[in-house]
Amino acid sequence: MRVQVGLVLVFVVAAAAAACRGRSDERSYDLHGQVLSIEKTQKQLVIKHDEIKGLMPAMTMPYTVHDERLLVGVAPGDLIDATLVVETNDAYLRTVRKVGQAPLEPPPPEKPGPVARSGFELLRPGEEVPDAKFVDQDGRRRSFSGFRGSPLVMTFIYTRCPLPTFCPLMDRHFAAMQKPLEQDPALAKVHLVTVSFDPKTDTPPVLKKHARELKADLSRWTFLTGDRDEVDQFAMRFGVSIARAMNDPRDITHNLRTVIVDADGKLVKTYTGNDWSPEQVLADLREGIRGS
Ligand SMILES: [Cu+2]
Repeated sequence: MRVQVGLVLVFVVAAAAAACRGRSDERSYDLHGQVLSIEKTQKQLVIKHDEIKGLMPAMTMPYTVHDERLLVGVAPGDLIDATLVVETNDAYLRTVRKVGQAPLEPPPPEKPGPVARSGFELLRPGEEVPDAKFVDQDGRRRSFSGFRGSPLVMTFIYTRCPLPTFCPLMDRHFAAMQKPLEQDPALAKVHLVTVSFDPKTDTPPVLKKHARELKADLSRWTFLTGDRDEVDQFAMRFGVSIARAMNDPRDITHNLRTVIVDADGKLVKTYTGNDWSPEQVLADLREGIRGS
């Protein structure tokens, strides 16, 4: 019972925080770029855009609109001027205006890297997660199999991710799970793992600083990075796709996957995108632990 009261309190506090934030923190930016693809049902378009002054370098990223009418008449290949609104916990395009058109660049040819050779296959629930080597926020060598014995909630991010609705949201969700995990004896062994797929920037000291900013309890939350190809290959098994621009490997386009892995190292569940909630993951963890 006490656990439930604690959880309710967390919700109330979170809701109050969301309510008083208001619009005062809203910033808007001019975005100019080319539409590469459109997902009408998800109100999303992938845009390869120029530098957004004061926010991020040129990169290719998915952007959301709240008003789907903005997508009417917009097609892949279109050059657009848009207004990007960034709030503390949200980011979306408020205006989209077609200003021209250009041929789409063909995608770069698949390079026969280690991923292709391994016959990459998506892990299914119940399957054992293959081992991989990492380094943690303290610079220690870690292997994935070293987490055996603890159920894991694991996600994939990079710390420079500029949009509050992507990687930073995963960080906030993990931070929000810390208290409930600590307070529920049934979840005492659950460990949080955040893997960065940008080892070039996210060195152990950067991850350590990031952890501090998130008020991460490092006894229950580990930040990992490692060899870029090994991290990519590991992440891909969960459906994470990471594309780096040829001319600038720091220009990263990625999707989001968060997973539960049981204490035996087997995949339990995968959450796609950014619309899962910490409460949902906690409920799934409880169910999994009760069921096992
Ligand atoms: Cu991101």
